[in-house]
Amino acid sequence: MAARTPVSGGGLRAIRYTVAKAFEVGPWRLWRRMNTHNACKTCAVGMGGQRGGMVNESGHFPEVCKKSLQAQVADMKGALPRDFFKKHSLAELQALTPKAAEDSGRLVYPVIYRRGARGDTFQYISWDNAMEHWANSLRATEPARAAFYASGRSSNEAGFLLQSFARVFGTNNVMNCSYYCHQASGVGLKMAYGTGTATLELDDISKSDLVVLLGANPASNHPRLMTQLSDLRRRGGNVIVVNPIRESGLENFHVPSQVRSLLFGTKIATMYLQPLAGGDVALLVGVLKALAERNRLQTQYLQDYVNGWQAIVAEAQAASWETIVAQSGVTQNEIEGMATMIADARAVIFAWAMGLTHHTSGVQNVLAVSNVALATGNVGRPGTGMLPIRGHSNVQGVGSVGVSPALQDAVRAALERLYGKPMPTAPGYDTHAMLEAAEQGKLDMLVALGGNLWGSNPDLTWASTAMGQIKNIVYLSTKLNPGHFHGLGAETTLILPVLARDEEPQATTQESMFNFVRLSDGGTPNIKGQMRAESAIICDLAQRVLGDEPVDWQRLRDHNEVRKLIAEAIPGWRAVETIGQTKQEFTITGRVFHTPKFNTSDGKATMFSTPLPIFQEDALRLMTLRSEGQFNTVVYEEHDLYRGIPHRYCILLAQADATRLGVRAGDRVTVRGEAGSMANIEVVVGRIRAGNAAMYYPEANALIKAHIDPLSKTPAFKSAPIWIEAHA
Ligand SMILES: Nc1nc2c(c(=O)[nH]1)N[C@H]1C(S)=C(S)[C@@H](COP(=O)(O)OP(=O)(O)OC[C@H]3O[C@@H](n4cnc5c(=O)[nH]c(N)nc54)[C@H](O)[C@@H]3O)O[C@H]1N2
Ligand SMILES: Nc1nc2c(c(=O)[nH]1)N[C@H]1C(S)=C(S)[C@@H](COP(=O)(O)OP(=O)(O)OC[C@H]3O[C@@H](n4cnc5c(=O)[nH]c(N)nc54)[C@H](O)[C@@H]3O)O[C@H]1N2
Ligand SMILES: [Mo]
Repeated sequence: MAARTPVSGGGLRAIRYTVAKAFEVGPWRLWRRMNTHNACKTCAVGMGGQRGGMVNESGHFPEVCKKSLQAQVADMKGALPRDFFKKHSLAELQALTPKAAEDSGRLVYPVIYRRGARGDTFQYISWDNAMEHWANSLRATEPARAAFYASGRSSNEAGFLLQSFARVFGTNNVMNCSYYCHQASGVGLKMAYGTGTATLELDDISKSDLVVLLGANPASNHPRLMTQLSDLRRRGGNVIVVNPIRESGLENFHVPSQVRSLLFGTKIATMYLQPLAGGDVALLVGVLKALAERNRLQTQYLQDYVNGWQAIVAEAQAASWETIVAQSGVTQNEIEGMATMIADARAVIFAWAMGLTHHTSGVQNVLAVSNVALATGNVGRPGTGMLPIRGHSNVQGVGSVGVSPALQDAVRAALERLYGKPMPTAPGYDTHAMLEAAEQGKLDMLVALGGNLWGSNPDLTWASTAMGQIKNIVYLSTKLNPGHFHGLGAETTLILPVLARDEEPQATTQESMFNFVRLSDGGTPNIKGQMRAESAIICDLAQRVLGDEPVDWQRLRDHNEVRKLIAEAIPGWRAVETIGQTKQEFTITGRVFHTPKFNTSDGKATMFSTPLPIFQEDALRLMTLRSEGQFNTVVYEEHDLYRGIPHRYCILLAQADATRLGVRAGDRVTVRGEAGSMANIEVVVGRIRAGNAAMYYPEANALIKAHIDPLSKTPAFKSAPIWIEAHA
């Protein structure tokens, strides 16, 4: 079918949806839950905590979004039936769609799958037996053959305990989902500024007069950021959107908490450029060239605060417009228009998400953005800066507290002091390297604190095979997802049910993408069951494996004790020590730059050369995306409201490509990728730049092989070569 007339984002539909959701679990119960002092569970814009559930970092109320409701309602709905696994064979479980797995209910009891055992499905296991089995298998595992993965929903306390335990146990094989997400941002920012996170805080957005939004769809994925963009437009500021797809929610958005905007909508994009996927480096080199040609570089700023700028500017000047236009897919005129709007603005913020990081040129993309920001003096001043729009609600925190294979020297030294023992020195695996090691039979134990590692991977067949070589896999999860049934260990797979953050008996902390640390009060379980706190499970494991060595792990069940260690070990986190008592939420020190003095040895930022990436010519470039109705691999709704796409087994093509390929809207085709094919995919013709195609993640992971960014190790989920094979 043709894409239905796209609707603008937000608005009454969102509100209608909210009301319908509320009745699934009872409006009063939901309202009370949404108002507790807990950080929002969905994206990392950050909300809630001590100011109350619907208040943002600047104290604005009410901040509501469909996503937080979806996530909250999902945790409050029924429990997984007692006889669920008795009724379903493994084959049946493997056939569940992501939505069916999610809808089957909250995990409320531990289960184990033993390969080759009778019954061929998961069986109930008591907590004590589950923990004993886990501890025994870990004791029999060489440290280098164990790996620990964390998604970004867990608390800082659980994350810190997990990585501490892993390192005391003897391995640096500690990683989080950011290797499939914003790692390129961390690496690029660190190279340019010496710190790997946003250079600004939330309030800076209200001081800017231009936001450049590249490769991000906040209308669906960070709805609360839309309030900021809408406010910016109402103040007379501008938004430049750079995106191969015309996202209707970025053209016009109805902010639910602003009456006028709710009714009439707010125009968001002032300028909308549609490059080729992966064309951003070329586009940004073009912007730099146009700035130089027009004498709009901030040369004084560059001289005072930036290293290496002359060579980079010279390179941009030497690039030909012909190449820039061909590689970016954007006209010279549009590129010059973008450069002028940036140069004319008083204070510019550059924000981006997966459209920039999910490429083999992920780090180059971030550096190319940074070059333009520095060339125009837009970092290190109020209202300006670099803003990676983070994914999971605590992915930044989990990384900050050390759930990553490489530790800063200071953190390593602090851990050695705190635990009185040398930390392992052998380099740990990043996420993809860990799966490669698994494939080669180098791992015996994988612990996954949340997430869906299997479904997040490129090439799902490969992911099943690789994970199938690991002897024992242990998942700590709130809900079922297909990863539990496909990412099975060679011998055993344990699934342990955990409490969500608003159910935890103790307070926990989370870090937003603006470097702000929140305190969540916790609460009581939404449903009856045997779920346990993540931190308690890790301490129990540590105690069983290591006894009282080198610390009393039982004492660390107390989050105040864990926070004392975080305060000692993690730079900028001193204030976390007493947050349990003072409830004083805080901005991490040393991260936000309101003067152009950066975290580098000479205090200066650096510009880097960004070579243009090379793409396969005969293929369409596939971007794998999120729909309006999903959170990562968790699918809440089959249709995609804002893009007007009816279901998840569709491919979005430009009219020009459809014509060239001889297919029409509504046709069913087979899509072939480097890892596999998907048949019976419906063609949708819509507002996407010719040469590109879009399909939904995680389903489309069946198609794509991992081309890895050499600098950040991130798979190219947004520029995978595909071919339309035949009519199904
Ligand atoms: N509701 C909801 N919220 C979420 C999530 C969710 O799944 N659902 N996931 C969370 C997580 S973990 C993350 S990381 C974020 C993800 O947030 P986003 O990065 O916004 O999510 P994606 O759907 O991956 O889409 C990226 C956007 O980039 C564009 N794009 C793709 N390739 C390119 C390119 O080469 N260049 C440019 N300029 N643009 C490109 C796409 O058209 C799309 O609009 O959202 C977080 N928030
Ligand atoms: N093709 C393609 N692949 C991609 C992407 C893409 O755009 N395209 N995006 C990538 C990105 S940006 C990311 S971040 C990864 C996502 O990678 P992950 O973070 O690994 O995956 P999620 O789907 O977010 O994990 C969802 C599961 O987390 C569990 N969970 C939820 N809340 C909690 C909690 O509070 N505690 C615990 N212990 N468990 C919980 C539930 O069991 C739920 O099913 O996928 C990556 N993969
Ligand atoms: Mo992400």
